[in-house]
Amino acid sequence: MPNASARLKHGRRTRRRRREDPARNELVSSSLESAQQCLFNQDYGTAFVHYLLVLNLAPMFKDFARESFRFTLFKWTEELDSVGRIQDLFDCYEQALELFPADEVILNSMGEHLFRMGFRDEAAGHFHKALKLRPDYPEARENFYRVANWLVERWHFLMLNDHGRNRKYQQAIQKAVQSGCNTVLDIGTGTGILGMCAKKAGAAEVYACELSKTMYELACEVVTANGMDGSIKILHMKSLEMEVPKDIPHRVSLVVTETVDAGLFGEGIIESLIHAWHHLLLPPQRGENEFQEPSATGRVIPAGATVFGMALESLEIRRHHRLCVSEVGSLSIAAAGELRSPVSCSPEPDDSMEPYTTERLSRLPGGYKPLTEPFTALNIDFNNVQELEGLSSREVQQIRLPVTQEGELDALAVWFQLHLDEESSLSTGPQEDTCWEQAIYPVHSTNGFVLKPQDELLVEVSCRDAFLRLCSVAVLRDGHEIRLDKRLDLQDSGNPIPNPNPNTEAELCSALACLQTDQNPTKDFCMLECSEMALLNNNDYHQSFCSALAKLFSQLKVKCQNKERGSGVQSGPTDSADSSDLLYVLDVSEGFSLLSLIAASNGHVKAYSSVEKTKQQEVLKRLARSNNVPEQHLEFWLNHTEDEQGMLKRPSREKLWSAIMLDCVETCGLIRQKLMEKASLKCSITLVYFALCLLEDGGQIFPAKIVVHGMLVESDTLLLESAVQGQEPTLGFNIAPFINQFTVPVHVFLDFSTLECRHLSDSVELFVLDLMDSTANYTNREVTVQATSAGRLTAIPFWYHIYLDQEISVSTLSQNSHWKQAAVVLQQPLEVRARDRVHLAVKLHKSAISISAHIQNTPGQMEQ
Ligand code: 44T
Repeated sequence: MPNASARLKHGRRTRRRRREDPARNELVSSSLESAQQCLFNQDYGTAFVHYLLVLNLAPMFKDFARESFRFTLFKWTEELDSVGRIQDLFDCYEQALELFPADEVILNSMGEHLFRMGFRDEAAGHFHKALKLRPDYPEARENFYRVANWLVERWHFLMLNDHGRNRKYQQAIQKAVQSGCNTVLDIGTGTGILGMCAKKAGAAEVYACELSKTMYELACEVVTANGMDGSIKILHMKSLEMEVPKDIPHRVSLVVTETVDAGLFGEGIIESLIHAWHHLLLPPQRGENEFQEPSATGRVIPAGATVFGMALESLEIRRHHRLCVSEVGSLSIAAAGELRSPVSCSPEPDDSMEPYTTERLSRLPGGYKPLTEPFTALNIDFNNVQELEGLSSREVQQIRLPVTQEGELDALAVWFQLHLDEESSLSTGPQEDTCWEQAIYPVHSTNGFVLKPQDELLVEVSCRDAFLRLCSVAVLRDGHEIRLDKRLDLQDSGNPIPNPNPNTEAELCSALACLQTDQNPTKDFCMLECSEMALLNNNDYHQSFCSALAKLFSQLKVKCQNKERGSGVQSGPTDSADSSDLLYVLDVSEGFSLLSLIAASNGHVKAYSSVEKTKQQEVLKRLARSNNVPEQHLEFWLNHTEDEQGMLKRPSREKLWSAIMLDCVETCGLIRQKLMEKASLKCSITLVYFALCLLEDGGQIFPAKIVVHGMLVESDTLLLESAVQGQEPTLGFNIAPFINQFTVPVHVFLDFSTLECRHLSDSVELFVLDLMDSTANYTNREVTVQATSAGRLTAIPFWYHIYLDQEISVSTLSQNSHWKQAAVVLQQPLEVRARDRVHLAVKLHKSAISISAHIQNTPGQMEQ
């Protein structure tokens, strides 16, 4: 072993040299001492510099000093963060990683900073690296799961699992290449699949571009794994930035792309194709090029599309986009003014607005009722650049649709047929069994107007900012035109609410008059997220808070009176305005919440709201006024304090909070992050514990308890959304192992009520979070569930029963809930038989739930 002895000698030499350098040794030991002293004095910046010096001069101390170095780094960078010295912060991490390039804790922590600063791709890279270094590192795993959804959206799995779609694209590409289109560009390549199809079909040159860094890197890995790295050139860029000959040597004869979303144009296919026709594609096979070879002309797959629309009624859509109630809890909300969801095709486009949202109509809770037949909204030829360019300037098209069923107009739904070539097409329609959702254009202002079969609905179709826009503008009934697109402000105009279902001509005229006396159509409105709108419409939720708060307040008053009686103090009259009688309530819900106002409307309560947006604060103030809540009894907490820690501290110290309301469950179906974990790095306790410390004697946190429920199910749908399924290669390519690295075990935003699945057990209690007991140990729980029928256990959907107090609870699974559900998808499906006892290990780490399952066979069962 000649090399070993050489290494030994070399090692000995360097060691001897080090030991022989007394000045250096002196510097190292005094710096190490200073570092420790500074650390003790909490002078982290200086400690960090000393450690850097020590470890650079004497790397042998690395193992010894690793823990203290990490601690110093985290403390110092926290300080830098708090004063906004972001560049310095990242410099420190760079220096730390030079010393410890494979330290998963430092990598993970740097990832967290990057994520907070909005560098998601870079953050993900750090989490991924940390996880590769230590696969059982829970912090890095959770962080990675959190970013994986952003980096590789879940629909990639659905699309790759949609064999029909894959095959049709492959056949169309193969036909085009074999007919002579031998230079190909795949725009928005994703995993590289369409580019690889072109190569496999025999294309001489294949280029691909992808704007997402993660997807680009994934495509490179996949293409290499399939032995095509030399033959497909992948570019990390948006197609609009590509140039000939800088990025590709010459124009191509075929562009393949699937850069379409549920509303067809949302991924920018119109601009991409206009740009491609001008800069990247050979001239089209038309006019003087009609008899040219396919290799000398350009074409696009898909060749074009037909867009369909349909009007529908759906309570589920309605409650997410319009206010459907006039009372919330004990409050009248008539004075709220116009509240809107951010999904609107309004004539004044606004960056905060989306023209449509998406739903899979076949899975819409409560279903939907079609009010018209499907109609053709648009036909577009992707091989005609003039047509693409003319789209934005095209006149607004008006379509008259006969109403086929009676119902309230809640939305226009849109889907399309993608014509891959003359013979083959894909449909994203609601009846098809595909991976596609439909685009939903919600209707905001019908005020209960009911469409009837003899009516005609007037719909406008236009294309502005390269988005397809659909708007139902009027109803034609008995020769009258009733406008639907004007905003109403019935409070201000003083008009009565129009009869929602006018039958006689007189009623119709009065409805018309009401609808048309809108004096102020551009009056401003307050925007609420769809989930906030659904929450406002959820009367059960507010009623539960109303009752629980009233109960608490009366208990506290009795207690207070008893105390006063005991101490001989004369209690004042109950309606005294003395502020010392006031109970203090804090609502720390995120987003728009009426809970503070509900509390304040109890009288003798001063409530603090966490609503941040000025317009939303104005709505609350308006509602306070109209519900006779004194102005000084409603305050906006975040107007007073900037820092997160101060959030729960009361302004006047002598009194403690009587109630603190936390919204513990996020709309997506997960426990709110930070609820059970440290409120911030500086603070070593949980938000709940913090809140508990601030309660007065007898005061309460709402909710007091959360019970997590779950169920064993067999659901192929969930599997299709979580990973590329099956052992078979996708179209003959090896893709699954690469994209499946981005599989996450917890699915969010589920509708359990419409999820296609087989129930394999009854619902079972998985976990209890007692928020009033800060000492409870939440980490692990073992639960045994008996299977009620045989099947393949693939997932465990879960939801919450939120107990405001002992008796009053709300369920996140209820029909009018603004919450969705989540599910743990098992890594390996488990075959279960009826009556098998399935053993679940449920873990709650920070706020994240994980579940593993195995079958616990009793000896008796084994014999069966
Ligand atoms: N999702 C549909 C939309 N790109 C598909 O970065 C259907 C949603 C969907 N790259 C449920 C089900 C479904 N130049 O990776 C993306 C994107 C990239 C570009 C370079 C460009 N000009 C673009 C434009 C987009 O293309 C990839 C595919 S976009 C497909 C969108 C399954 N929820």
